[in-house]
Amino acid sequence: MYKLLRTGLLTIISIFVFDKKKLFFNNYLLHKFNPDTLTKVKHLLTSPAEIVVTSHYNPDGDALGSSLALSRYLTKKGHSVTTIIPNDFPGFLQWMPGQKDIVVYFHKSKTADELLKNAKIIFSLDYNAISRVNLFADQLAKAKGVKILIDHHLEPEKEFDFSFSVIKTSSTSELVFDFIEALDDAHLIDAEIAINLYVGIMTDTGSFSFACNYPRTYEVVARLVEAGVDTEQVHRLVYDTYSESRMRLLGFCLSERMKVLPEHSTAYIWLTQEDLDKFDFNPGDTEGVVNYALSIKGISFAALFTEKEDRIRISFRSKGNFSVNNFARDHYQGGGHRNASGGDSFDKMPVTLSKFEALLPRYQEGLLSAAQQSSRLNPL
Ligand SMILES: [Mn+2]
Repeated sequence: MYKLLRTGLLTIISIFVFDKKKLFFNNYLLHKFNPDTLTKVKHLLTSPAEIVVTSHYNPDGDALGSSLALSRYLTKKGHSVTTIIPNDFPGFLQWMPGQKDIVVYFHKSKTADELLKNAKIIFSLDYNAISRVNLFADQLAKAKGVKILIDHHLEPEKEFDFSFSVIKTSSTSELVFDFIEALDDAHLIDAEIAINLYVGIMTDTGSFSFACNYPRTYEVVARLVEAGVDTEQVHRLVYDTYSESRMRLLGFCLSERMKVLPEHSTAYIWLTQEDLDKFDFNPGDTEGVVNYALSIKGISFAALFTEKEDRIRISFRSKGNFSVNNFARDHYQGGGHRNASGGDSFDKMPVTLSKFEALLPRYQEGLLSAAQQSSRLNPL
C-alpha cells in the first residue's frame, strides 16, 4: 500500500516537473524564428539589394532603434539601405546614431515614393499592419518588393511575405538582435547598432519596468553592453531632457487634470488643445504622462486623453491581467499590447470622458482583480 502510494506520488511529481520543463522550453522556443522562413530570408539577403526599412507613424524609441540598427547591419552586409519613417520623431531621440540619414516621408514624399517603388526588399519594423505607416500606407501596399515583418505587437496582418512576429519579447529591437544573431552575424553588432537596440529595449520597457520578464532580454542587454553601450549615458540622453514647459505640463496634468476613481482602480488624465498651447506643447511632451496615473497604489488601469484637431487620442496602460488591447479594440478602434495600447474618440472631450467612465462598471471584476494581483508578490 505504502509502495503504491509512493509510486503514485512520484508519478505526480514527475509529471509536474516534466510539465514545467515543457513550459519553459515552449517559452524559450517562442523567441526562435521559424527555421524555414529564416532560411528563405537568409537566402534573399545573400546578394546586395536595394532595401527600404520602414517603421510606424509617430515613431518611438523602439521604432527608431530597431530601424536604425537593422539598416546599419544591412549596410555592413553590402546592401543599399534607406530608412523611411512617416513623420518626425521627438527631440529626446534626436541624438541616436545614424538618425540624420532617415528619410521622413512628411518632408520628402517624392524621394520616399521612388525608394519604395524600387526597393527589392522592404522591412516593416515595430508595427503589425500596413495602415500603421499612415502617410505612405498606399505606396507600401502597392510596392513590389518582398515584404518582411519584424514585430512584437499582437495579431499581425497577413500582408507580409515573411513574418518574424514574437509577442513574448521586450521590443522589436530585441528581435532585431535575435534576427542578426539567427543569420550568424552577431559579430557585426558594433557600438552604433548596440546603442540603437538598447534605446529600443530601454524605452519599450519603461527602463525595465514592464514587458521585461524574459531572461533573454537580459542576455541581449549584456551583449549590447559588451558591444559598447554606456547604459547610464543613454538613460540620461533619453530621459533627462525635459524642457521647462514640458516639466510644468507634467505638473499641471497631475495637479489639475487627473481624476482618480479608486472604486474602479482607474485613474485618467485629460488635456485639451488649450492646455497644450498654454504649455508650448511639442510632440513627445506627453510621452510617459499616463504612467504617472498608473503608478498610484491600487490603480490597475490608466488613460490619457489628448485633444487633437479632429479627434481625441487616447493612451491606455494597465497592470497585470487587465487587457487594454481588448479595451481599445472593443471601444476605440485601436489596440496594441495587453498592458499598453491606444485608440481614438471622435466625440468632444466631456462626452468622451463620461462615456469612458460609463464603461468602467462593466470591467469591475477584471479591474479589481488586476489591482489585487499587482499589489502582492505572486507565487513563483
Ligand atoms: Mn515596440
